[in-house]
Order: sequence, then C-alpha cells, then structure tokens
Amino acid sequence: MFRKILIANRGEIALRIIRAAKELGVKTVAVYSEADKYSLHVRFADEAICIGPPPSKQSYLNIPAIITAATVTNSDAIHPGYGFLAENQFFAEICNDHNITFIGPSPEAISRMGDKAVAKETMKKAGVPVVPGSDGVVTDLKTAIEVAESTGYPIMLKAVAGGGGKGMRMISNRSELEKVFEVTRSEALAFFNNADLYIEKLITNSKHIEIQIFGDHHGNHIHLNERECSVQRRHQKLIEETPSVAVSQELRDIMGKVSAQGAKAVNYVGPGTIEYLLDTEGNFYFMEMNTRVQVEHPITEESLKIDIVKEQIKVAAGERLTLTEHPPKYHSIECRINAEDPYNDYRPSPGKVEGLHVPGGQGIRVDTHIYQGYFIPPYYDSLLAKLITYGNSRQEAIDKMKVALDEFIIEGIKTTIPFHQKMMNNPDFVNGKIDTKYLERVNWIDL
Ligand code: MV4
Repeated sequence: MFRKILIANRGEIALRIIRAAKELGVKTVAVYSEADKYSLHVRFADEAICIGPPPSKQSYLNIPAIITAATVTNSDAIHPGYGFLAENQFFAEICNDHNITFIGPSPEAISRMGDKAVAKETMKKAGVPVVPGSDGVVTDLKTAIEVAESTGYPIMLKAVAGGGGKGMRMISNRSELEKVFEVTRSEALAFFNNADLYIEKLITNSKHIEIQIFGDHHGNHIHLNERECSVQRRHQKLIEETPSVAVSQELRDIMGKVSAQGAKAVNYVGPGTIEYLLDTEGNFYFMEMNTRVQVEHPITEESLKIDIVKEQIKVAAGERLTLTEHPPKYHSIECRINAEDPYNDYRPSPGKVEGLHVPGGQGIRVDTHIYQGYFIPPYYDSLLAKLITYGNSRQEAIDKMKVALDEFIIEGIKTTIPFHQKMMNNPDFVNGKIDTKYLERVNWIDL
C-alpha cells in the first residue's frame, strides 16, 4: 500500500479521497489555491501545500507545482479526482516519470479514450454497439456528404477531441452540411487544437445510461451496473439514479458484459464509466468513456454498499479487485446541489454560506465541503453538495429525497434545491418519462 497520497483536487471530492485514504491508513497531502486557504480539504489532510493563485490554470492545473508538491512531501501517489488533470494523459505520464503512481488508468488508455474516434473504433472492435456513421475521421466535405447520404439525415458532426457535448453539431440536410462543415473543423481546431471530425446518425428520444466498470492490474474487468443521468441541462447532470427504470436485468447483463469487454480491450485499471444512449426500442449505443471516478459514483456505492474510492486506491497499489458483479441491492438517487440560481438561468451564485443545516437520517448521505461561514469562491465549478438517498424501492428513495431537500437549509446564496423539490414531485420524473432533452423542452418552474 502507498505511504502517502497527494490529492490534486479540491471541494467535496478531495474530502471523499482523504476519507478513503485515512481509512486505509495512508497519509494525505492536500494542495490548494490561494482562494481555498480556508477549505476543509486543507484542514483534514495531514499536510497542505499552496500551489498558486486562484485561477485553475495557475493552481489545480499547474503540473510543475503539483509534481513539486508531491516530491517535497515524499508522496508516492497522486489521486486526481474528477475534472482538472484527471483525464490528462501527459499528467499521468509525468507522474509515472517521477516514480509517483497516478491513481487512474495508463496514459495510453486515457489517450485512446480521449480521441473519440479512436475510442469508438476500439469499442466497436471489442463488441460494444456503436452509432452508425463514418469509419473514423472525415477530413473533406465530399466524403462527409457521401457518408451522410448513406447514413441518412439528420446526422451529428462531432470533433474527435470533443466530448461531454463540446464540439458537436446536429445537421438536418445536405445544404446545412455544406454550410457548416469547414466552420465546425475550424472551431474544433481553435478549441481543441485538433480539426478532425467524425459523423454519426442522430439518435433521438434517448436516455443517458452509463455503466460503471472496474479493472485491476491482474486482468480482471467487471461492471457495477448502470446509472441513469437523463436529467441534465446543457450537458450538466443534475439528477442521477441507479437502477434505471428503463433497464431490465436482461439488458443490464448485456450492457454490463460488453462494457467489461470494452474495459478489457484497453487494459483499463481502476473505476471508469462507459456512457451510452438508450433509445425507446431498447437499443443502446456507445457515446464515450470517462477514464476517472465520476461525480455520481456514490449512488453506485449506496446501491451495492461498496466503497469505490477505497477500492480504486487498493487497485492502483497493485492489489486484486475484491468487488464482484451484483444486481442493484437498493435504489439510490443523487441530487446535485449547486451554488446557482435556478430562477435566473442557473446563474452562478458564489458568496458566503451564512446559515447551514444538513439533512440526515436513515438512507441519507451528504457529500459536501461547505460549512457555516464558508465562502464559495467564484473560480471553480458550482457543486456545493451531493444529496444522496437510498431505499428499498425507487419510491422510497424519492420520498426520502423530498424530506431531505426540505431539511437542507443553505442561507446566503442561491441553490438548485428548489429545482430538485419540483422534480421529485414531477409526474414525468416520478414515472421515469425523462430523456436527455427534457429540460430543453420544459420550463421547470411550470412543472
Ligand atoms: C449524440 C446524440 C444523439 N445522436 N450522438 C452529448 C454528450 C456526448 N457524450 C454525446 N452527446 C450526444 N451525442 C448521436 N449520434 C445526443 C447527445 C446528447 C446527449 C447525450 C447524453 C446526455 C445528454 C445529451 C444532451 C444532448 C445531446
């Protein structure tokens, strides 16, 4: 096992990782920006090092500063959390070059899944269903038109270096394709330093279903069921749950099996997520793979009563996977409480937490880094807390969520709590009738 882990992150996930490390008897090092001096990850880690000014580029994305912090503290591993450097193949490589274990998959696996065309080809070869479209990248308009004619409009034009909804365009016909092909290439070059595009048929009325996978250094690859994340806005997830109302045990077995095969195909080590679109006929299509522990990992933990982050650290240290495949034991739901004003287009609402009461009770879990008097800085993402419930049925998890949301008092800033209260009482949500475009069609205030 490691002696000391540096956590290259902040907020609730830094606390989550510190807890797991402490339980394993591993020392912890926090890094923090000048804006995070009074953060709990600084207080709860055994050591803390300031790595730069508030902007992420100069602190949580500052590779030389983080590597130096790991070196001077004699850390033998770095946990990147999610976001920031978590899916940066160069960071993973630099860690390894300094004899520091990067707690995550190999740089090769990160890089293959980072190129969305390579990822798709890799998954297709491994037996994972993919969306019909181009074989790899399309570099000229003439080929793009040929592919689109044979696939059939509407299509999606996607940047190979995009992902998470960035760098993609829906195209309805040939003249539109002629108009935007080169523009999309230029934008991809400007945003991602890579102009390459690929084409897919547009899949409509679909749900976002992702499979949690886990691999180790000994060739074991398993799946830990699905999460449904269809309640999203501008590609930001707001509510996640497991199991999904749309996934039967038969479908779960199939999606899980091909996902574990996909993980094996890249010798994947640690927890990862394979994201799919599931259409109304029960067809599922690979979208992308996330090579990190995800924000919504706690619902899988509560559904199966496991600890994904502890297992991640143990597996990174070379231990064999101890988790096993099992159908969901409990239904679990997560509501993301953000410092945003849902009444004003979800405008960020940084500032001081003047008053705070955190809900509790049986079946309630709150992962948060805030406390009364804490100042939410404007520089980072707006996630304040993850409110997670679990029960013996979906309805029980919803009922617990309603009670917990009513008990959750956060004063001084605006939060997404009113949105979640509305959704927990919304017949469309309660009946599972939500697809990824739901929040684009409705105004939540009117629900
Ligand atoms: C699609 C699609 C429809 N057809 N690809 C958005 C995020 C990225 N992971 C893939 N995305 C999509 N790709 C085809 N061929 C619709 C989306 C999409 C979406 C996917 C998952 C969750 C929310 C979404 C919201 C809008 C679009």
